[in-house]
Amino acid sequence: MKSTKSDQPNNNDKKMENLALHTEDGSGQAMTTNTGLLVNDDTNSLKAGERGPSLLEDFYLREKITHFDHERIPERVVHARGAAAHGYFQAYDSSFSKYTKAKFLTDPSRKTPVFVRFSTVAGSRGSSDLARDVRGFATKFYTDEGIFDLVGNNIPVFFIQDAIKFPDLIHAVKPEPHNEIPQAASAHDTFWDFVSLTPESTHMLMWVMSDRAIPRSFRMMEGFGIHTYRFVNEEGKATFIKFHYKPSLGMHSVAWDEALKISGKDPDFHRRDLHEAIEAGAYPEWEFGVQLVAEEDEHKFDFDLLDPTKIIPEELVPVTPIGKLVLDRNPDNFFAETEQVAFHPGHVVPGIDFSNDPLLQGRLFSYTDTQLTRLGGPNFQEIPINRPLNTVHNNQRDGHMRQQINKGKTSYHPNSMGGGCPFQAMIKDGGFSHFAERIEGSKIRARSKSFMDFFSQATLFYNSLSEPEQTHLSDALRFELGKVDILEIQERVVGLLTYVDMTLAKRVAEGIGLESVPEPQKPVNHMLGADANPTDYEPVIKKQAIEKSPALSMAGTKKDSIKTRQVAFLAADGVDADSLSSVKNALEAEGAVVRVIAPHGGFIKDSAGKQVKVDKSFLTFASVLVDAVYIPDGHKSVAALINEPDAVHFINEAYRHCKAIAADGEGVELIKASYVGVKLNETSDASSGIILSKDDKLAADFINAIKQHRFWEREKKDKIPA
Ligand code: HDE
Repeated sequence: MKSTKSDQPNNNDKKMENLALHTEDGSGQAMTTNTGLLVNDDTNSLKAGERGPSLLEDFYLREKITHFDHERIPERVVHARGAAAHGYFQAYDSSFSKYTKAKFLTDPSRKTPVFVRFSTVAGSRGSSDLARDVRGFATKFYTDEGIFDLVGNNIPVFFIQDAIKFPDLIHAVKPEPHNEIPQAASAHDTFWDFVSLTPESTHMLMWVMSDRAIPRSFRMMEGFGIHTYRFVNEEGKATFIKFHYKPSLGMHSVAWDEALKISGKDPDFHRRDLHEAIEAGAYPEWEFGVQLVAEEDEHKFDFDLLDPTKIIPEELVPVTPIGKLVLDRNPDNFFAETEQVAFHPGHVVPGIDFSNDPLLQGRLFSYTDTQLTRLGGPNFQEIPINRPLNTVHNNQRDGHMRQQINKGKTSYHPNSMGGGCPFQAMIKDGGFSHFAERIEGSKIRARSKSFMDFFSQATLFYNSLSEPEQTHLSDALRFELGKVDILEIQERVVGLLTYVDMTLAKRVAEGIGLESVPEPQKPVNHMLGADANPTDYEPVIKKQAIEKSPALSMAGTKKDSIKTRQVAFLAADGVDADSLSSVKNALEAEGAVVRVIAPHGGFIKDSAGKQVKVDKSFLTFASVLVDAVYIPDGHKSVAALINEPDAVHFINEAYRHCKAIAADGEGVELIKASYVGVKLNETSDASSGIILSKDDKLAADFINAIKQHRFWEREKKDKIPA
């Protein structure tokens, strides 16, 4: 970021030896008021006598308290809870120049700085990271031609087709207005009431009820621009595109029971995970790419490209990679950067343009409007995190918190007194011009008939999932609808599900205790307007070009790395030194993070009498915070763990959440002492994710098991109480 006047050293900044010890920020600078006056006493307010009343004259006390009183700004109305990081984007080569003139996408020598903010949608700023929710995935690209914001999500479709329904959707999903319950959860009457009457949301409901809505990490999610956008090349030729990010660590999720528990044990789980990975140098990476559709192919699909409740299956149009997004630096200050960053889908650069998606069109208005309230006025672009790399020259002036000190007399265009500056740039010199799309039509409030197929892609999504994923989805619906009190709402939702898949509808109906699967009701007429006849609407279900799309399932994702995976080593005094260090070294060599968990904090002594640092005790840690568990050998250590109910619970829970578990030597006894022991067959069967080998293969088998992420098939047969 460019330096501002306040970044420049002033006279008070010179280091004063005698004050250096008292500085707060380690910068070696003495404390000052906001006007630069050196502070002599930051501990006592000005009083009339040591025991007397405080004096109004104390300008320093008033400045400090006033600033504090105004420290909070309104939180984002949606996506309030978030975490962010800096990084860069770099194109692989120049091949995309045939589609777009955006230089940052076509010049492989440029490293474009980025700032990415991940978020949940419904919860407040202090809510849990593990809510079942869509995740925001918003990227600010600081390109040499200006800022490009790609304000996307980790799910490629949306609940509604027209921006005008967004306030309704958000009112329905946020805590209910009479009692402000529930926080960060869609499992309540108003949300399901709204979606049950809004059949266009059915496809999105499949996604938010799937494991995608409870990711293991921000670093293990896909990202999508959702709407169809356009690339425009030097010749002015446009191509429709959909943006995609694919994570290099693959896509992974947690189990729902685990998500609920993480919300209590560590509500900052995702935020911490992102921060720690970057601090450790394990930089999160995504491949950034697009699906390309020629303008002339706009109508060749069995859905409308402008409909944001539809995907283009990757099997029909593959994602072509453009380059790599890497996050390699944590913010220095959460408020200044993560909180004050302001994204806007309307921030584009030459070479990128919009489509007429009616959801995108509404967003183009909303994002500036919201910052006026949230960030206090029209100068939010001057906040360091929001400034473009290139300098800003225009005739916009004044307003709250203006930073720029404009010189000269002219603040209008055209002018002669200012030499005609700032002048307009020609297109050939990089001036932005909108794609000259030909538009014809009557002025009308209506929904295009081509948007009316609400169910076939919901079915495509459901059919593309693996069996465990389908089970999780129906369990999620049972959970959510189980929290709904009004029977008619439950029935309406199950009615919609009958259009998606009859077995799913039956499973859900049974789970929430409906006597039979209700007949689907005709979706009401809101999308047709009050004057329309509801009987005008017949559900349209078009046969899709494909029956399954493997890209929609997370089951086939990359499982080739254990980088940054957290592994708990359960140990106590007497733990076998070799058994601990050999597996630790092997896992760390592959990039995993080992945490020694013991009955108490501080240190334990291993079999060789050496002190081993304990990372966390059972009191402050839990199995839900790791990906895998290992119990090293050592008679005394294992005996102590068997006597520790939390250690036994740790194993039960890790098993229930389908994680890899390994035990060496007597470590197996702890497994036997747990509920898992009942199921255990003493031979090591690596394919089940339980590794009990006593030979050299233990570490290698364990690593392979962790790569699998989860052994979901366990869920079906083994119900473990935990
Ligand atoms: Fe947003 N959305 N949105 N949204 N959205 C906001 O802008 C809005 C939509 C998304 O990390 C707000 O600065 C409308 C779709 C993300 O700061 C607000 C509509 C998608 C973020 C707003 C939508 C998104 C926001 C709140 C319907 C996925 C967080 C604070 C037309 C493509 C960005 C703010 C961050 C934030 C409005 C629909 C993604 C109020 C009106 C679809 C990732 O302006």
